[in-house]
Amino acid sequence: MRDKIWRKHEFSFYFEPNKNASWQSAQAECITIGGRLATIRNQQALDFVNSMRTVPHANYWIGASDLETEGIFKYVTGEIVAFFNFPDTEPNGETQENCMQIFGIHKDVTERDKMNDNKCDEEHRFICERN
Ligand SMILES: [Ca+2]
Ligand SMILES: [Ca+2]
Repeated sequence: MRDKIWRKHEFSFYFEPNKNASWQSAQAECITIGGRLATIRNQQALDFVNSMRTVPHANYWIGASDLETEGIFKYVTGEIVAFFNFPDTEPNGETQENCMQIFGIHKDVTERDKMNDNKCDEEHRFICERN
């Protein structure tokens, strides 16, 4: 089996498991390999994560949700999300969509590679991060 390749960006390392999972299962999977779902604190980090995605047409979970308080996105680390790159049409899920992901390139150019709130139970690709 090939070793896990964690890719460095700034002070973090990112890794893409080769699977789809619900948001909660994705976070659990990241924890078992010593990380957590990815945090994205600026456009450079978003660009980096987008550049490493191996399934361009898939949406990718990242480690933010508004499960605790509707409309207030927090990272799995507990910190409040301060950098957003939602298209004009998102977030649109209110209490039905509480987990954050990045749209794949199947979406229109105004939406692809940007953030989306989606149903946490849906299974999608995901990116883990560790320090
Ligand atoms: Ca929500
Ligand atoms: Ca949405």
